[in-house]
Amino acid sequence: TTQRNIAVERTFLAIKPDGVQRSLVGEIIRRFEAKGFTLVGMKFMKVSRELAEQHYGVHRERPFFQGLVEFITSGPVVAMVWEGDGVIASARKMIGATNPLTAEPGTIRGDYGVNIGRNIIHGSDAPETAQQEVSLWFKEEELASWEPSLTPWIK
Ligand code: 3AN
Repeated sequence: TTQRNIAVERTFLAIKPDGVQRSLVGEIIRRFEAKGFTLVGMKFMKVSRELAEQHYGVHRERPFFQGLVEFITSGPVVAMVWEGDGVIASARKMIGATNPLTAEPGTIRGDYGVNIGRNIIHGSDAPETAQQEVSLWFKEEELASWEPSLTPWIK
């Protein structure tokens, strides 16, 4: 018999203004779909200063904090929640290292990123931050869990 230990999790991902401006939205969504994760929430939106400061609250004392807030509020982003087995760590791996210079080819930042302050996509780094970020960016009614089914139109 086969045994599978499945830990279904949710993570928060956001395609940053540079990812939107470089027309990488479809490519990024394609990668997570192709990997086998499930999209449960998505919105295209301008980020308010208040939301940006809350989202990046842990970096408040870092020298690049103001720059981060300016950047994430500078243009529209694609905020998303993805669900799946081990999706939090797996998405981080698919995103790649913070610095595009050290991000491996094959990762999103490794393939498309050039600059550490313009690194295309955000992904929650741990279960607690994933939970915090999902509830900061989305209302419960904006999320939809669903199962693929054998529907007549794809048979
Ligand atoms: P990650 O996004 O890989 O989790 P964090 O959480 O360390 O990285 O940093 C949050 C964001 O802050 C990064 N996505 C990046 O845009 C920015 N950042 C991090 N380190 C620097 C830095 N040394 N200079 C400029 N921006 C930085």
